[in-house]
Amino acid sequence: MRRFFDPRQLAHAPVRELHNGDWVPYAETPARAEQIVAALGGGEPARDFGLAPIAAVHDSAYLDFLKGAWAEWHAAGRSGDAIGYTFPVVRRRPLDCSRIDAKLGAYSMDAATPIAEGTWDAAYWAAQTALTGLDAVASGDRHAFALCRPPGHHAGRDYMGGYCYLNNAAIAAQRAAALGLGPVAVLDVDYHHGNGTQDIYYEHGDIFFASIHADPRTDYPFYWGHADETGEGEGAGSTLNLPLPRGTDWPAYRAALDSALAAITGWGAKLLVLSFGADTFVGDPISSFALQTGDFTAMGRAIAGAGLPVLVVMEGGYAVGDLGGNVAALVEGF
Ligand code: OKP
Ligand code: ZN
Repeated sequence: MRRFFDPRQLAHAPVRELHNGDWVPYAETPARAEQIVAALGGGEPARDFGLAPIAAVHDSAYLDFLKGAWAEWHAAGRSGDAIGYTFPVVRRRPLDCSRIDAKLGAYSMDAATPIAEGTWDAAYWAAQTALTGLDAVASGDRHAFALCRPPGHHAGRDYMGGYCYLNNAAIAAQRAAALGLGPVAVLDVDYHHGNGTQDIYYEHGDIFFASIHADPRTDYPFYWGHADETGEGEGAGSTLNLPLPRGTDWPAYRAALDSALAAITGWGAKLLVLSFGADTFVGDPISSFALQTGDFTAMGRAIAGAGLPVLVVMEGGYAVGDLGGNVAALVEGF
């Protein structure tokens, strides 16, 4: 299958993140993408579809904030990466706050998502990479792989979080639906629940969201991804969460994957966007599942076996030395 990667995504390089009470080196590094592109033997660059398909998913005030946040932070006399410290968990509403710290808190769900100098450009080209991959599928390719970075599945309509700024998978899914390629399903197999994608489509009956992830009672993002979240309003029944315990290995994972694929085909999907994270790998430094490299080939084969056109969008995976091999194994399965 064709692979897409745009080197402008490498411009995003935050220095550190808050992890269990300490500042540690940022885990979502440019080296991740470099390892994957090396293992895949290159990638075609993104085409530019402009802001419209991004604005079809994200709030315009949020996009303005993202574009300008790093410059505002520096204009306020700060150095390094921009990061918030006060979060409006109670009665969040649009307020016209001018101070950069207020905006950083209002538009983020955690303190794990700093804005660096190159963040906007990289996130923009990650979204364009997903759209370019979708264009290949729309033009008749059965499967396409979009090497997106920074990842996207924790980002909602108007917030960033979990190393994510623009929701690449949601942007591609929205575009696919607009092109009449639906009904569209998003299947999220990253170790972490894709709360942003779920939130964006929670009340939409036309896009199905299924996620297999670590039980949020023990793992980030904690507050979403529980099995009783199934959608609301017109989206009632179009969200499926399959949380699994820490230590899950391939046989147990495979059973959940089969149920998710059966739900997706049973719902009538005609196109699948796969949010793929390789952080289910046994050696991942921030995750606790037990998949082996060869299991990703079985995963790719099982997903291809559902018989739908598939756009694969890269999400997480932090065992950098094994990451290229794990992604290549998935691609091999397709
Ligand atoms: C992004 B993706 C502790 C801080 C919170 C955020 C994890 C984001 C995962 N290091 N960690 O789903 O792979
Ligand atoms: Zn993850």
